[in-house]
Amino acid sequence: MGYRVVVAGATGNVGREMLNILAERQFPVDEIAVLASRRSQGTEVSFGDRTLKIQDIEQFDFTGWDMALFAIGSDATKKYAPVAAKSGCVVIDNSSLYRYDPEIPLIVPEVNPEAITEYSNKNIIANPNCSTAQMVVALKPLHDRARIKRVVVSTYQSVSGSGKDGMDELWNQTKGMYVPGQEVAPDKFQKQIAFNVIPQIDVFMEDGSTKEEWKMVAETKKIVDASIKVTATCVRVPVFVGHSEAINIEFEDFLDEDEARDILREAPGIMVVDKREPGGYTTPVECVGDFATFISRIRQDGTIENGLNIWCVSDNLRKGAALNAVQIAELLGNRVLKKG
Ligand code: 11C
Repeated sequence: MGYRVVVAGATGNVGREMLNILAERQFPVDEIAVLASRRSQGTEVSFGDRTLKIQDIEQFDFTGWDMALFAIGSDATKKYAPVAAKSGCVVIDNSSLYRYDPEIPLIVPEVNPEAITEYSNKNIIANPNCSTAQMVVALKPLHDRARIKRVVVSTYQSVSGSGKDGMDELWNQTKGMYVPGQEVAPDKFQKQIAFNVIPQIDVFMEDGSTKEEWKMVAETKKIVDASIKVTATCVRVPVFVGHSEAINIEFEDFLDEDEARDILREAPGIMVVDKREPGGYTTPVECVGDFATFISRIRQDGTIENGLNIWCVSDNLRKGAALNAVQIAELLGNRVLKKG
């Protein structure tokens, strides 16, 4: 026996990846419903070798469905997640709406799977921000060995993090650079993204940081350990898919770079590619479509007492969103609902 599964936001970047990954990982699905707003009615999406018709989320009755993977943004989530949860359908939500609610678990299965039991507080589980998810997968095994005091992270985030419109803007703006009269002005992004980098993701906070930077701090504390200090600079780069991060870590105890490499090699969800030769590291185009978080450039930072630098790359639509949501669904199935 399998599960009755709903994917809400099934026409978007993340929703489509959720369907692909449910099929790829052979999640035990008895029945599946794909939802979106009324304007997507008539649209069809693929699930394995099947084609599914989009249903109107407004009209959908969640009663009798086991779990719903939501990728519909905070405003729509606010409206529909409580409806689904009250009907007994467990919501796994990719938006930021519930992440910081102390009653709602925020889960990366490789890091804090034990938090799954808190799902029953509100029948809702939150999925983290993409840049946080890949970073905490790398931090957790190192923290368990040498206790992390402080993290300084700089991100290089692809445009798919901002949705299909962001991808279209990079594509059209890049083409437009070569065709007189077809230049494309910034719209989704604050400045030109083609052949440029933009040190702003999401809105500014009062202290001068951006919301994306704030999320990395708050979410790392909630998922890994509240005692870890994090400071982040988040930057949008002209890459379609795959977020990269340069992470500097300060530990309480000394951790040798070779031991760190061995620990990361053994850690769940991680692939170490770290040859000290030209090209002996992973770049975002190489991680697209993969499940792993790739770690390279592991090296001691001799400027502080117990310091380490790593380079961390992952498919932001997968580990950063859809894959993590499906892993949460697997955890919920295996540890709690136990039907599959
Ligand atoms: C980006 N990290 O790259 C964002 C996208 O809180 O789930 C995901 C926003 C979120 O633009």
